[in-house]
Amino acid sequence: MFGKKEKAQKPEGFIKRLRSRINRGNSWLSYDLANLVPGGEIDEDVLEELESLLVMADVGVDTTELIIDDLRKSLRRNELKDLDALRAGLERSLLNILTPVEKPLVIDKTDGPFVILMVGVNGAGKTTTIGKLARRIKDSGHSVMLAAGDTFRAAAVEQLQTWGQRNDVPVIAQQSGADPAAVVFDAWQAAKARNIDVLLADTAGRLQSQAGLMDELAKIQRVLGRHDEKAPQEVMLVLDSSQGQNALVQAEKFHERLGLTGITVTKLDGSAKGGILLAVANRLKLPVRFIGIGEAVDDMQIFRAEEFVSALLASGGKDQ
Ligand SMILES: Nc1nc2c(ncn2[C@@H]2O[C@H](COP(=O)(O)OP(=O)(O)O)[C@@H](O)[C@H]2O)c(=O)[nH]1
Ligand SMILES: [Mg+2]
Repeated sequence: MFGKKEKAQKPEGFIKRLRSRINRGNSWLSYDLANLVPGGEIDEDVLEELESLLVMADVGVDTTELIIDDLRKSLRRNELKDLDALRAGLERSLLNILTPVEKPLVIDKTDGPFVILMVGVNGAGKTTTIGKLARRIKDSGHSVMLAAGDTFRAAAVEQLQTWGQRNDVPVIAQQSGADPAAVVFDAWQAAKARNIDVLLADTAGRLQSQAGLMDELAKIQRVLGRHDEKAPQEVMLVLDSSQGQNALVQAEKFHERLGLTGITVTKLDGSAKGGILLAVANRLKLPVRFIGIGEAVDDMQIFRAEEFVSALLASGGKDQ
């Protein structure tokens, strides 16, 4: 999607930041891995300890079992002779889960605005991700418009407008309390009239009830779909990785009701250990589009399985 410009942004810098931020404090996986195997020998006890480490890192029970079963088979085949072999086995297993969900967003602007509807709970990072995405999409040569579909809080509209000004992209908004579906549709019409390539629609994350929120989001989809059957082309769930297993539950609920087409995982720079990505990838098998590692506009990158796994397994100092 972001062709040449993407390369110009020097992803190596991002990988470095990802490694240091995801491992803030200690490089949990490598550090702990080495600690698990003081004598260098891998046995069933080591795998059991690794199992609890993965569960504590938000990987979730069933996904952890999948990984450990894989390693157990290798152990039985006598393939896990030392720490390096364990690390390599783990890397393979993580890649088996994450590579299939490495599916970057492709923007097709052939007919009508390409609509990206952002959904997710309050505070997940929807509005911030829209700001980061707007810059990215603009830099790649597409025109962008924002729709202030979070009409629940007045501050939400202002926050989106600030991102709009910062990136010099138009924002379509109405007063707070307005019908979000009407705001998004209004923006869609404006985008169509002005030949805008991409419309990024913000939404609320909290209403009086979860059911109310889902109904509201479904209505936005329905209203858009009535005018362009392909819209919204992307229903992107924004997930806060520091929410742990709760994020997995959220993802399932949103997917069940709305039919998600992609996920962006934020706040991998915080206390999160990143395991939630494995849990979500394994359970939902939905494309992971971007990962966020901070609040700044360039603290977001296309999700790449190998980069991510190498960041998880980076040993303190080495590789960095
Ligand atoms: N550290 C960190 N903070 C983030 C990231 N993404 C968003 N935030 C912050 O999380 C808070 C909530 O984000 P916001 O976009 O308003 O969430 P929304 O309610 O889903 O729209 C804000 O303070 C953001 O700056 C991230 O990747 N890392
Ligand atoms: Mg918001």
